[in-house]
Amino acid sequence: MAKLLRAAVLGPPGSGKGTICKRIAQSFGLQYLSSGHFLREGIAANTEAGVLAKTYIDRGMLVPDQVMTRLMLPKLEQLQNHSWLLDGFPRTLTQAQALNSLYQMDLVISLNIPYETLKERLSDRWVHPSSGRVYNMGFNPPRVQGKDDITGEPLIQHDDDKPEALMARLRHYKELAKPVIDLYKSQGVLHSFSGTETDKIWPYINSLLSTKMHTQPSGAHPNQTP
Ligand code: G5P
Ligand code: MG
Repeated sequence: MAKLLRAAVLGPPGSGKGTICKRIAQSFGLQYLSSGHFLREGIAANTEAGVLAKTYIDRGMLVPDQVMTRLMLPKLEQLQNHSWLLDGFPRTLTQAQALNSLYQMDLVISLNIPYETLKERLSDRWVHPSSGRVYNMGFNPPRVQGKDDITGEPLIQHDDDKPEALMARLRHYKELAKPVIDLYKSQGVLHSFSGTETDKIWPYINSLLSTKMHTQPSGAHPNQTP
């Protein structure tokens, strides 16, 4: 059986994790799991974890580690025979250690995007709540203004993209990400990319993934596109 790839994309709010993960998932057939999307799903469904998570997200704070590991790790358990890609998890050293105790990561991508760029992007971001599809009025606008391309349903702005919550999210990110980045650096799986445009970073990530997928010991992953 082909060796499975365990990958994650780390980066501050608005750094393009979701955009890059969707491209990787489409090009290389990895299962893509976004912590933010699962949280919003829980909030929309009014689950116990969702109601709790909302109180943190609305204040621009991270959801407690225990809630996150309980949300994410069972989902990975269901994907034992798949290559997967995590977006937004792990976010803290505690989460990274919990993940590490179950899986050896093969590839961790860290996105370094200047703060001004992040601010501009997030203030212009709209999402389709039930699917998590993300639009940006300049970078990838919807075909019809204010409507989701697939369903035609209305787009909304997240509460946590509003300025006060955004500042808090960026501050928290930096201090909590450092030990996570150091952990993956020490394991020799970290690859960092810097820039202001996803389209310019993407070819490098695409080529890294191509190399990784082709150098997996037993050949290509079955879902990989040529
Ligand atoms: P999320 O949902 O994981 P964040 O805060 O990590 O949210 P976010 O906002 O989802 O990050 P992203 O995925 O890194 O950003 O970026 P994106 O959505 O792809 O791109 C951002 C915008 O820029 C989009 O509009 C996109 O179209 C546009 N864009 C991309 N590239 C370019 C470009 O080159 N140029 C231009 N002009 N635009 C571009 O988490 C939400 C909350 O949930 C909690 C936290 O409270 C978090 O704040 N949470 C957790 N808490 C604890 N632990 C965890 N593991 C948690 N995970 C989530
Ligand atoms: Mg995202």
